Amino acid sequence: MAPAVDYSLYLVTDSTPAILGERDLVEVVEAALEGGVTLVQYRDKISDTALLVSTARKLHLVTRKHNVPLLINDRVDVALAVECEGVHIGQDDLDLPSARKLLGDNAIIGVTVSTVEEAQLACKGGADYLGIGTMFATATKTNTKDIIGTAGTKEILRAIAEDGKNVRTISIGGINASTVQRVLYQSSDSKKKLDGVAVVSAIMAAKDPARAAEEIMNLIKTPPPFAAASLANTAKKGDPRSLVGLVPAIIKVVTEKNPLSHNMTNLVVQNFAANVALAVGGSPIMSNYGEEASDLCKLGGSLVINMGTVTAEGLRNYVQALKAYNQEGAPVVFDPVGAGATAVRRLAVKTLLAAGYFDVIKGNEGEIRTVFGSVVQQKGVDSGASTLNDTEKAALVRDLAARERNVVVMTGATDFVSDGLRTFAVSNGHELLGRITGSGCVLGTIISLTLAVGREDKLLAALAGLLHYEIAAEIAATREDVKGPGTFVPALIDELYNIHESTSQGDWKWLERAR
Ligand code: 3NM
Ligand code: MG
Repeated sequence: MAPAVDYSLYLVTDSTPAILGERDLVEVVEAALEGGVTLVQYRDKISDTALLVSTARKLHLVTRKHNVPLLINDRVDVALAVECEGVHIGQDDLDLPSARKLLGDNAIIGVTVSTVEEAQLACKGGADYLGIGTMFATATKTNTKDIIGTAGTKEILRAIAEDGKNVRTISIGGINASTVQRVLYQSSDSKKKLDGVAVVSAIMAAKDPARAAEEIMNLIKTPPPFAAASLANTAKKGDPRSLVGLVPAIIKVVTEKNPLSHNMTNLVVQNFAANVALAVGGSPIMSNYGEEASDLCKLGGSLVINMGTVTAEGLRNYVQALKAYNQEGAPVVFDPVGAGATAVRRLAVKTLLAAGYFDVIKGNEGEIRTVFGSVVQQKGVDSGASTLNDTEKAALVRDLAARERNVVVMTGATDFVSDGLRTFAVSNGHELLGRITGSGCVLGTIISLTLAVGREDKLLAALAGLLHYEIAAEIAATREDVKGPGTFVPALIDELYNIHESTSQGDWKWLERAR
């Protein structure tokens, strides 16, 4: 039996000038230990064996002082020579059974895995832990096999939940203070969670490795801002009716708080979206300049990223803004407009999903299918049927929400909304919404406002925005003065306004139309 090990913050060393610079490896590791790393791997792909052994000995002295295990990357012989606690082996290194035979049952042996098959094999072979990666593209190791992200990591965790019950798991690749909370939150499956993260450059290359380690450790111990609320709601599966009953309260708070809706949106709908935000009691700002987000994210509102007219520069701006809102703990809505239409857009979806957390993803069937399939190759509902039936749509929305641990809204004749646990179908709305431009986009703006005031239950916030919008559309479309798409637009804005006004005065008869 290997000794109990704390995997929460695993330091992997790097002796290359790009990361270590002129500093002394042992001193940097000692600082990181003072900052709270719980496990150290000596990883050195260049030094000769004699130097490896002497450096490992020095490292072992400092890790022992901190009561932290020392593992050696790849080199079982070095681990044996210095009598440290174990090794980490990659897929191209010595095989697991041989390493175990050489090191014995008490050694800690970890294995790098990128696929379900590799993970299952390592579990069967008796690995103590799996280093699952690569999480994000990283300059530290460019010859990695696969960038698997949080979705791929979760797939592995799910697959080994049964036969890998006792194996510990960590994630590696591009993990730093700005990504660590999301990595832990989005990767973990309900049946199997990550035990920790492995970090190279964010600690080894830091000016102050002790502080860097301490900061990451504090983030590991704290749930991310977008999680605290939704965690409280995971238990209550709720029936739709009781949730609809809470909708007026959300709409009233939008009126009272007049929250900011920061739209990074396409050229076509800027004016329409701003008018709609005003009509429902919000305060719109249309700003596509990422640099402004660091100020705007502090104003208590939320961000909409609508990639309807994406450009290379636009994408960089979205990423900058997304990171700013995530860091501030303010909500973000993603509208992946035309997600599957071009290679550029498919890449934009991938880039954005890797760059940060979205509280809500809203799109039509094609867009949601693209978002679902963009990260890992999917089986099942996304197998290529030209359109999905309602059962398949509900399952897709639920699976995407569960994978991203957020809320997904799929619009269509029937809309589907899910947080991965609770999935609702809404059949309000009107055919005229399909005859005007930006009708989907402005829904994203409305949801950003309900989300800004109702993030404790993102599903409720999304539902409130959706019902407000689609019932207003129904009322507008059936007005006598509406003759077609042209007259529909101003009537829609009026009815959005009327619902917001009457609800704030305690009259929510309109909600009886909810279906
Ligand atoms: N192994 P940083 S990624 C050593 O995917 C290593 O197996 C990886 O460095 C894998 O924390 C990686 O600086 C480097 O991104 C991680
Ligand atoms: Mg290796």
